[in-house]
Amino acid sequence: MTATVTSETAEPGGAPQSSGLTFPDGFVWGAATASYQIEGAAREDGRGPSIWDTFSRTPGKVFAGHTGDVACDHYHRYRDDVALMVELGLASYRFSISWPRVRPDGAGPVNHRGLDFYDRLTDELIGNGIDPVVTLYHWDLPQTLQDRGGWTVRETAEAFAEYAQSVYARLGDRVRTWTTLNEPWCSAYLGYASGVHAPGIQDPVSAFKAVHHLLLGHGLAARALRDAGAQTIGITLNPSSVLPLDQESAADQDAARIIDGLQNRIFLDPLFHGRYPADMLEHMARFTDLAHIREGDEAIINAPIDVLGVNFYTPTYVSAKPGQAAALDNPGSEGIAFRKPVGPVTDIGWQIEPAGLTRLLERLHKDYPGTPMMITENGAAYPEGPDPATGRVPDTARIEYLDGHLRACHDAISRGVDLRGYFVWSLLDNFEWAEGYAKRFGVVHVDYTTQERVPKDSALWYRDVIRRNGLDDRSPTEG
Ligand code: GCO
Repeated sequence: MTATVTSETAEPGGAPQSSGLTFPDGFVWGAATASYQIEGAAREDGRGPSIWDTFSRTPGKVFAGHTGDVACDHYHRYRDDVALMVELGLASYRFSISWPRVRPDGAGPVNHRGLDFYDRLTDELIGNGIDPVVTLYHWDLPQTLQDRGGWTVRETAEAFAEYAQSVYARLGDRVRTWTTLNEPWCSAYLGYASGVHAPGIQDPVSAFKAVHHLLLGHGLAARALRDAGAQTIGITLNPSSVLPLDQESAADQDAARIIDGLQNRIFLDPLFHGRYPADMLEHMARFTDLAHIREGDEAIINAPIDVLGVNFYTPTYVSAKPGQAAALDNPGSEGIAFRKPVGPVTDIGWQIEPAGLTRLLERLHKDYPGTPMMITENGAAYPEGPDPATGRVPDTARIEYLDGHLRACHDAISRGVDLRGYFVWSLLDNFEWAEGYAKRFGVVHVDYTTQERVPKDSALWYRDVIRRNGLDDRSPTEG
C-alpha cells in the first residue's frame, strides 16, 4: 500500500468543504483488548491459572484486591461486544488468546474447550465483516510455567512456540494476522525487575534473561507460524520516544542512549538486525554472564516479520543526575533521572504529547526500515461515567487525546512512514493490571455491577472518524 494522504477534502460540486485529514485508502481502523483484562470466566471450560490470577490474589499487588475473575465477562458476552464493534464500524479487532485456556499446564495437552471460545469469537467477527488480529501473548503466562522459571528459562520460549502452533492449527484457516508478543518490555522489566506486574519478581538478572527468552519465544513462534502458512506475522512493542532533557548536554544524551537501549534497541536490534546492540551487551554483562544467549539465538530472533505493532501512550525525557538511584524497571539506570510529567496528563498521570508519536514513528522508519507499522494501541485513561440526566458519557478529554494522536499518525504518514492502521486502546473499560478497575481506558463504558456497556462520546466520535476515513477540521470538542 502506498502511503498517499490528502489534507483537503472537497464535496463534489458542493460549497467549499472544510479541510480535514484523510488517511490512505485501506487504512485499518480497529480497537484492541487483551484476554485477562476482559474475559473473566477464570475457571471455566478447563482454563488453568495464569500468573495474573496468582498475582492479583497476592495482597497489596493490585488496587483494592481486584482480579480478572469476572472482568467484563466478555467470555459470555462476546456476541454483544462484536455487535458494539459493528456499531462503531470497526474494520478490525485486536484481541489476545489466553495461553492457560489453550494449554492449562503451559506445555501440556491442548484444551479444546478453551480453543472453542476463540473459534466462536473468530466466526462471529468474520461473520460481521471484522478482521481478527490475534495476539498470542498478552501477559497471562500459565502459572505452571512460572513455577518452572517462567521467562527466565529457555523452556518457556520453546513451550510458547508449541502453544502458538496449537492455536494456529485451530484458527489459521480464518485468522490472517498473527502477533506473537505484546510489549515484551513490560513482561520482562515490570514482571521481573520492578515486580509491579506478575509474576512480581525484583531481580535484574531475571529481567534480562526474560528479555532474551521472550525474544527467542517470538522468533521460534514466528518460524513455526510461517512454516504452518501464516500470512502476516508481527510483534507488538511499546517503543518509547526517549529524549535527552537538554538536547545540547552530552551527559543527558548519554542518559538517553542508555534508556533508549533498554527500552528500544535491546528489542529492535535483534529483531531487525539479528544482533543485540554492543552497548546493551556490555550493560547486561554488568549483571550476568550472557550464557543464556546461545550461538544462533539472535538469528532465530531475526525471523522475518511482516508488520511491527507499536503501542504508544506517552514520551520519556531523561537527564543525567549524579547520585540518582536506578529506576527498578530500568536496571542499571543509576545516575539517570526520568522527568516527571509536565503539562496535561491523563487520569493515570501520563503526559500527553502527540508529537512524541510522530517522532517515534519517524525514528523507527529510519532505523528499522522496510517493515510496515500499525499502531496496535493508543488511548487514554479518564474516569467519566454516564451522566445521570442524559445517559451519555461526555469524555471530551479522551476525544482530544485521540484526535491529537491521529493527527500525529497522519503527520508521520505524510513524511513517508509506512503506517497501515490504528487500534484504539481500548474497546472496553477493563482490568488495568496493577490499577485494577480504577483506571478506565475504554471508548465504551462498562458498569462492572451490571455489565452494561455504554458507548462513550469518544466511541461515537471514533465511529465518525472511521466513516470518513479521517478527521474533520473542527476542534474535536465542538458540537
Ligand atoms: C499495554 C497494555 C494494555 C494496557 C494499556 C494501558 O500493552 O500496555 O497492552 O494492556 O492496558 O497499555 O496501560
